[in-house]
Amino acid sequence: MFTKRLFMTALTATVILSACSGMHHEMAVNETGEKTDLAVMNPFILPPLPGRDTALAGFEVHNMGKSSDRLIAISSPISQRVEIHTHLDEDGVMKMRQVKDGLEIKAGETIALKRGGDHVMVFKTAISETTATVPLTLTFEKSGRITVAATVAHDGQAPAMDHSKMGH
Ligand SMILES: [Cu+2]
Repeated sequence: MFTKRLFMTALTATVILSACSGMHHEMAVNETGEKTDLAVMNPFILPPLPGRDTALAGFEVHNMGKSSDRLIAISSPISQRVEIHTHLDEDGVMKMRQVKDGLEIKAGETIALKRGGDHVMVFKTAISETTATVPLTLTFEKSGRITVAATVAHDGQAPAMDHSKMGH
């Protein structure tokens, strides 16, 4: 009986995980030590291209809660100016614009900040070749501030876009 119950518990856990697209999810803890309903996954940062000083960062946020939340700001000790950007089609030309009112994450949904879509711009910065991770602090309307370690994609192989062609 005990064994069977353990098995059922394990089974339930598996089902929950696969419901979240099979990725590893760990609910993030915010700066006041509260466990949130959010998981922040695959945080990365692309160092500036040679001769430039703007980095691009991204991550996914999964909302396991029953109500929506909103990503309203991002900060990092490596820059005074970090912005959330989106792409807009203006008369057939794709342009980047800052998102000023944040990004909503509905209950049960995942948002992705990455190349070619919504993304994070880190201005006037530099990342040394020996730096493995960079702290990013994500501020959410309900969940508060969550800090993650973004992996520095020194090989440029993160889900990246070419900034030199994006007007930065
Ligand atoms: Cu941008």
